[in-house]
Amino acid sequence: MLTMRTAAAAAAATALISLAAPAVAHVTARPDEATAGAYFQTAFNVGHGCDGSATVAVRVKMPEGVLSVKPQMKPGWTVEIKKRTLAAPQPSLHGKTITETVDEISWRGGPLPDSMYDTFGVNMKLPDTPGQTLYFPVVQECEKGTNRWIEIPAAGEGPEKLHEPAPGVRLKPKAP
Ligand SMILES: [Cu+2]
Repeated sequence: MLTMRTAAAAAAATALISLAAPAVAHVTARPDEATAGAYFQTAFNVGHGCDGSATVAVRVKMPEGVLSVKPQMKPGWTVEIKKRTLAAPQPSLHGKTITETVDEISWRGGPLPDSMYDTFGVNMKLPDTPGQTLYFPVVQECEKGTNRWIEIPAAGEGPEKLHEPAPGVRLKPKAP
């Protein structure tokens, strides 16, 4: 029988485990911190399959405000890029006007066995909104089953309570 004290200790241990879990499990962005407004390269780390089944596709949705997106080319994987029209056209570095941006990237291939990990890189230009955390919902398709890493924490909450959190990238202010 659980006393109040052991229940609290168990809850604390669970909290610690869930805080530590994203480092070894789930799908996470590494690095997960960047300077707002900067060009940034990260990679989505796929640490396991779907309940033991090998991964055959990784689909990443790009959040609002992210521009100049380029996925990493990966041998053994076919890359598909879906675009969306921007609400407001943006000037580009080269004096042109950008009217669309990448909406979703899919890598299909592998299969990536559950016993191994892989990383799926993306280059992008970040919005100039320091203090914001950008979330990149990821759908992981496996030979059997699908993991939807699409949960976004409520304002003021961390991702540790979520079952399948979306990878996040925190935007820091520019150094003065
Ligand atoms: Cu996991």
